[in-house]
Amino acid sequence: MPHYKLTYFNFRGRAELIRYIFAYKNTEFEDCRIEYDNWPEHKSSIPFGKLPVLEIDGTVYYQSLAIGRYLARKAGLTGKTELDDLHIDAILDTIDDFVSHFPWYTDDKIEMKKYLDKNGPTVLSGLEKELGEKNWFAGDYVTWADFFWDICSDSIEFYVPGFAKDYPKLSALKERVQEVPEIAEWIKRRPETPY
Ligand SMILES: N[C@@H](CCC(=O)N[C@@H](CS)C(=O)NCC(=O)O)C(=O)O
Repeated sequence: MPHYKLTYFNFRGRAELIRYIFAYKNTEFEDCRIEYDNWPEHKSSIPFGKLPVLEIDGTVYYQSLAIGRYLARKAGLTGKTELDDLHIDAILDTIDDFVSHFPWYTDDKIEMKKYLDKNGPTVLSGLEKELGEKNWFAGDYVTWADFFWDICSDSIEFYVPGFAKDYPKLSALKERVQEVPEIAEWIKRRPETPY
C-alpha cells in the first residue's frame, strides 16, 4: 500500500472529496492540515502555489479533481463504462464550475445570494434532471460525482442555508451519500470545521 500524504488547509473545501474517497476504501492517509497563517511559508514549495496536493510515496501530485479521478478509479467509484465516465465527469465539471465561481472570498452574503439567484436555477434544476428517478447520478451505483455534490453543497449551505431546498432529489442524494456507512463513519470522526 503506498504512503499517502494529503496537504490542505484545516477545512473540508477542495480536499474533502479526496478524504471521502480514502474513507470509502478505508485507506490510511496522512491528513496534513496547514494553518492559513502559516501558508505563506509553504506556498513557494507547492506546485503552482495551490492546495490540495497529494504525496504518493514522496512524489507530489496536484489538482483535486485529477487526484480524485485517479483515486476514484482505484476505489471503484468511477463509471462502469467509458460513456458512464463521460457522463459522470460532465456532472463533476458542472458542479466544479458552479462552486469555482461562487464568491467565497467576498464573505458578502448579498453577493453570494445574487450569484445563487443568477446561476442556481439552471445548475440545480439541470442536476435534478440528470438525477431523474435514479438513486445516483450514474444510475444504480454510487460514484465520486455523488460525493462531490454532497461536499460542495455542504460548503455553500454554510453560507446560504437552504439554497437547494427547492430541489428534493438533490437533497435526497445528499442524504444517501451521508448514509453510505464508510462516509457516515468519516463524517463522525473527521475534524469539525465550518466548511
Ligand atoms: N483547481 C484547483 C484549485 C486549487 C485552489 O484554488 N486552492 C486554493 C484553496 S481552495 C488555494 O490553494 N488557495 C491559496 C492560494 O491561492 O494562495 C484544485 O482543485 O486543486
